[in-house]
Amino acid sequence: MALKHLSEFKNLLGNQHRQRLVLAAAQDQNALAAVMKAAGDNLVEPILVGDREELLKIAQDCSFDLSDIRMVHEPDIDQATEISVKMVRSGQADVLMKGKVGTSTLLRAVLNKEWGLRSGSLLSHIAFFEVEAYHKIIAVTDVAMNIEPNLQDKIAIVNNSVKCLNKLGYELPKVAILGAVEKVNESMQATLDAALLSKMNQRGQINNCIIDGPLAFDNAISLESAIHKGIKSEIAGDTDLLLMPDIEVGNVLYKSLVFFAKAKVAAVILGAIAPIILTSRSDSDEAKYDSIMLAAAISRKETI
Ligand code: COD
Repeated sequence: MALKHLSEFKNLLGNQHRQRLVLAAAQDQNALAAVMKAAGDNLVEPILVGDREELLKIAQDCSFDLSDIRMVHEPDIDQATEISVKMVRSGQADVLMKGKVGTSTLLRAVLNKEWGLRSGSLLSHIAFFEVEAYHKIIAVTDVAMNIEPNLQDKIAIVNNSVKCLNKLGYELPKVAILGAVEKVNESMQATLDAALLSKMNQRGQINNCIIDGPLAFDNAISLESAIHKGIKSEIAGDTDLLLMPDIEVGNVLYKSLVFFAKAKVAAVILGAIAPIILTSRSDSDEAKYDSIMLAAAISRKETI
């Protein structure tokens, strides 16, 4: 099973209880708009932690009805972030979302050793793209959290992502480990890591997915390109997940897909005790809403 549209995340929610979503430093108009839409659709139960005066002003300007919404007044952004993280940790909320707080500040709070959301595994980011040029949704990791992952990190990133895809209904997601070329080149670390990850998959050390690599981007997403280059691969042209060599490559691909290819995107941080939504100011309202649906769809009481 593979998803074709990001809007399908919503269908996966079924009849499950509304997930409780805490918006950290909630006085962010765009994030709040997405949360209020999800609440209006009866899909999440929001908790807004932030500056009450600013929240009420935004609500008035945008005609949001906050009368039934739980609010915790905390004007200080760092404090509001800490309170929000602690709410997830103590089980009062199921999903954490970034409001008017910087990405690094939120991630550092999440990684706090005393009251953060660590689960013991590496945290990683996964983004799902719906792009006209591809026949189904394609997931990309890690474009926003792990800067220069080593082999051990990449194993954890693949495992986090596969677990997420399995929860979304993918039984055996096809995972391409990207490099600049599809042959192992001892001067290119990404190709060495890719070959090892593929072998680990064949030997049953990384499970519930089919891994191939190294693959260059074109061979991963186009069967024609793979055939042209004489590459035999079970996944060429039908990849579900792309593992990036590092954050720079990943981030540039993310922005290229969104700005040049007009892709729709939804994203979440995995590996913590709850999903974390990290959308940025430049993300569309739709991207924020779809990210909320994604987080709610994979949110269960166990580690994400
Ligand atoms: N998962 C679990 N633990 C982690 C992770 C992770 N991905 N990263 C760091 N840790 C732990 C470390 O083991 C250590 O115990 C502690 O956190 C601090 O580690 P540092 O010193 O390496 O981390 P920081 O605090 O300097 O930075 C962590 C960030 C996540 C903030 C950093 O990796 C970062 O800035 N990432 C990129 C975020 C970003 O700017 N994205 C931009 C695109 S939107």
